Formats: sequence, structure tokens, C-alpha cells
Amino acid sequence: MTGEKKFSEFDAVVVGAGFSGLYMLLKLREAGLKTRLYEAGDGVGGTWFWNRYPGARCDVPSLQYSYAFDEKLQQEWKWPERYSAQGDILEYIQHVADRFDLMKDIQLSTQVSKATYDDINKKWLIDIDKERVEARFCVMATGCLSSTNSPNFTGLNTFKGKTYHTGNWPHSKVEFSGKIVGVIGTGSSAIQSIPEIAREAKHLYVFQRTPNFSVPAENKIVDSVLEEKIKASYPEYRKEWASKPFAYDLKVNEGKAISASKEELLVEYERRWKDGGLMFLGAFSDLLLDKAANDTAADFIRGKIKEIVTDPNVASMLMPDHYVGCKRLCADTGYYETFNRKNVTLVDISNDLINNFDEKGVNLSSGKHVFLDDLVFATGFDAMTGTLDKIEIIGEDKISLRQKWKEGPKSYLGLGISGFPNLFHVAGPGSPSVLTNMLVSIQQHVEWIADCITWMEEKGFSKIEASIEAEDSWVAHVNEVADLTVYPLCNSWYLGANIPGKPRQFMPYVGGFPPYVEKCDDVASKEYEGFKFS
Ligand code: N01
Repeated sequence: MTGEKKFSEFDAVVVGAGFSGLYMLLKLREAGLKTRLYEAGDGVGGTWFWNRYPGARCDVPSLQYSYAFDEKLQQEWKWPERYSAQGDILEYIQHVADRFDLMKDIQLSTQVSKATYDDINKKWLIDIDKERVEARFCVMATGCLSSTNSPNFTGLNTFKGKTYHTGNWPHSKVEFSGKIVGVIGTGSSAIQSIPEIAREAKHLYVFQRTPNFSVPAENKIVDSVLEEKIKASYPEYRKEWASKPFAYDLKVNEGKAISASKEELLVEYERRWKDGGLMFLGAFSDLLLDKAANDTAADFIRGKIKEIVTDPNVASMLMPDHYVGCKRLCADTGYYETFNRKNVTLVDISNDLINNFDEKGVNLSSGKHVFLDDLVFATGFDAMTGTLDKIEIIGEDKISLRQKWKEGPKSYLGLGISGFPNLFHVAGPGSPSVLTNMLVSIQQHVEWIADCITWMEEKGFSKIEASIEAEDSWVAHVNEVADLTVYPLCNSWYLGANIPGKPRQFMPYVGGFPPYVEKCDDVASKEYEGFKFS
């Protein structure tokens, strides 16, 4: 016992029981390491455990957004819809946890508050609620969008109605019928939940600071012929999808928008709009690289908004003026159409700011008061770094990760952090993560980490640490590549721009999944070049 705390010792600790953590646990167990996984929630599922808001579903096709590591699993599992709903994805994750007998090594409802590297014993000392744990390796599988952003509006604590956050939604059905509801935010979570809430509520006010581009998801029942075809050669399909820049079958047209005629642009955009989903971003190869090319896509979507939304003023308020994709493109079911409903009001809070809340609703800076029964925050996340920021992580020089990252996150390949030995991060900043099919990125990271630890065990090393030189040069490369695209040109969470005071740095690696994998494989083949071992 350490003081009042129970003491436990493992070879490895994994933090987080989403897709990353579960697979990491399985791989470390296969590698022969005694491993324990800690999860703050009272169930597994990560993102899909917390984000239960109405309309929550994935925007990558489920036949692709699923684990590839087990042929029987991928053959047996049946996805009901092209883009699965949150409940179906959660059921799949729970099935995986049971099928591979993972629950016996998972401790739920357990918050990791502190992790300190002990350089003498080459171990992490991890503080959880009533326990102190020692482990040789610590893997942060804490997710990229797992710390909610809840703006602290003046007077919010006086508001008498119920408040919800899309990223931390109650487990039982929330009743909006007969209620006057406000939704703050117009990102992906809002765009999915607004049509659902509008169908139920007496009246819905949508408080919009920045309009967002969205394309129809065209969700449907999984096409059984396609499913059969894919399942007949699943490993080959998975390999082909992983060879694409976004690690899924986005079908990027090789043609360029800047050299296409008006007719060619229209035909391609119309075709993609009709097919639905994020395929829209692949309409031309230069959309994310060239401002003029991107403008053609933006004009097309603005034209669609004008066609769909009957009130020209509302249509114009819904038209974004940034680049398509530089804030994550959304996929919706009836989003713009929802603003034709009589019980929906769009409130532009970019000029008429939210001044304060009182017990009955919200006051805008113009003096206008909006009465609300319930309020939904669809205000997103402190993305990519937020959850690690909440844990006090102390490295070998007694410097905290918070201090190290105060100017922005720095890591080598998004996998390892200089000064923080034996700590790995799955899909962290500096890796392609959120710009790709997360399942593919997660599997690549988990397998790389498991292989690296196995290699260390074989070689008799007990300590691995990214070198500062390798880290600096990778961070420079990540920034350099981002600057070749339109991604850094708007105020997105990719840049940390949604969180007041957060350093502005483009966090994910935008160079494409295949070159990233090539780099990771090359590093591994050169005895983990850029990492130091002892
Ligand atoms: O969060 P967001 P999200 N006052 O950050 C507004 C993934 N995801 O939860 O743009 C007023 O995108 C903010 O306004 P602005 C996906 O990767 C995937 O919707 O900062 N408004 C914005 O409109 C996605 O990108 C799926 O000016 C404030 C909104 O809140 C990511 O999660 C579904 C505000 C936040 O939008 C995050 O999406 C859902 C303030 N103080 C989510 N603060 C799918 O797979 C913020 N806002 C389909």
C-alpha cells in the first residue's frame, strides 16, 4: 500500500476504452504483457459511448469503419446501414470487448488523474481514484474528441431549464416534445441533431456563430450485393482502402477543378451530391490544395443552400464564406431543409452576440431575449490535446506535458514525445488520425506500438524515448505540409482555434495516410530511428 492507496503493478497500462484502447489491450496481451486498461466511463466505446445525441452516426461507411484484424469478426458482423448510427457502433464495440474477452482486464468508472515517470525504476506511476499503479509502459488511447468544450456564458448557472452537451449525452431518451429548445453550434454534432430535435420540439432556436458546409449523407440500408462483394475479398479491399490518402474509399478524381469547364464542375459536383457523403471532397484532386479550386466547390454548395432554403435571408445566413473542408465537412440528413420548418429559427450570434443567460433563456447583445426550456451545447471539443491536458503527466525531467505543449503539441510521428519515455499516444497530434478513417489509423498505430514494445523486449531494452531532434524535424514537416493546403485557413478545431487561449497549431498530419505509414515503417526497419533506447 502507498499511504491509503491500493498498489498494483502491470507491464502496461492503457488509458481509454474506445476503439484504440480495446485493440491496444488485445495486442499487448498477445505480446505477453500483463496489461490493465482504465476507462473513465461506466462502459466501453469511447466516442460512441459518450456521443448519444439524437441523429449521432458515423460519416465513414461502416463496412470500412470497423476493425480489420480478425477475418471471422469482419465476416460475421452485419452492419444495418451504410453509415451506422451511434447505437449500432456501440453494440459492435461491446461485442468486440466480449468476443475477445477484454472486460477482465478493463477497469471502468476510473479516472486517471496523474502519471509520473520514475526514471530510476523506468516505470510510470499512475494515480487513479483509490489506487496507485506502476507500469513499464503507458499508452494513452484517450481519443481525439473526448474533452467537451462548454463555453462558460455569463449567468448560465442561473438558467432554470435543462442543459445538455452533445458530447456527453444522457443514456436515456431526452424528451423535447412541447419544449422550446436552443442549440448552440452548427458543427457536425449540431448538423446531425438539429433535424431530429426540430421534429420533436415545439420550437427550436439554432444559435449560429459560423455557418458550416454540409452535404447530404444519403444514408441507406447496406447494399447486400456490395456487402457480399466486399466480404468475398475483405483483406484485399482493406488494403486498397488503406492505400488512399484518407485511408478509406473516398474516390478522389484525378482531374483538377481549376482546369475543368463549368459543365464538368457541375456534372461532377452534382454526381457527388447525389451519391452523398464525404465523397464530395474527392470531386477534384486540387480542392484542398488550391483556393480557386476550392471556391468552385464552395460556390456549388452555396448554390444548393439557396435552392433548398426558401427564405432568402435564412439561406444567406447559412452560407459559409470559408473554404470547404478546412472546417471538417459535415454530412447530414435534411439539415438545410430543417430551416424551412415553421418551428425553427436561425439566430446569427456572430454579430448579435450571446450576452448572458438568465433563468428563462438567453439575452443577446441587441437586447433581444430568447425564452428557452432546454439548451443543447453542440459546441464541440478541446480536440486532440484536451484530455491529456486534464491528466497531470510528468516526464523524466519533472516537466509536465501541459508545460511542454503550452505553445502547441509536439511529438514524433504523433506516437512518442521527447522527455516522456515509455509513453505512447494513439492517433495523437502529428499523426493523420482525424483526417482519415480513424479505424485504419488506430490499427496502424496500435500495431506499430505493439511491434515496437515486442522488439524492445527481444533486445532487452527497458526505455524508449523520442529524440528531440527527430521530434522537432517531424513537427516542422507536419506544419510545412499543412501550409501547402487550405486547412489552416479557417478557425477550426484542427487548429485549436475553437478554444480561447489555445495555441494555434494545425494538429493532425495532412500529408496522407500512405506516406505516413511508409515513414513509420521506415523508422521501424531502421531499428526505430529517431527513438533512443536504453
Ligand atoms: O464540434 P465543432 P462538433 N459560442 O467544433 C460553435 C466529429 N464528429 O461536436 O465554428 C458560440 O465542429 C462553433 O462555432 P465556430 C467531427 O470530426 C463526427 O460538431 O467555432 N458558438 C461550432 O459551430 C467533428 O468535426 C461526426 O464559430 C460556439 C460548434 O459550436 C468533430 O467531431 C459527428 C462557441 C462546434 O462545432 C466536432 O464536431 C459529430 C461559443 N462560445 C462529430 N463555441 C460524424 O461522424 C463553439 N461554438 C458525422
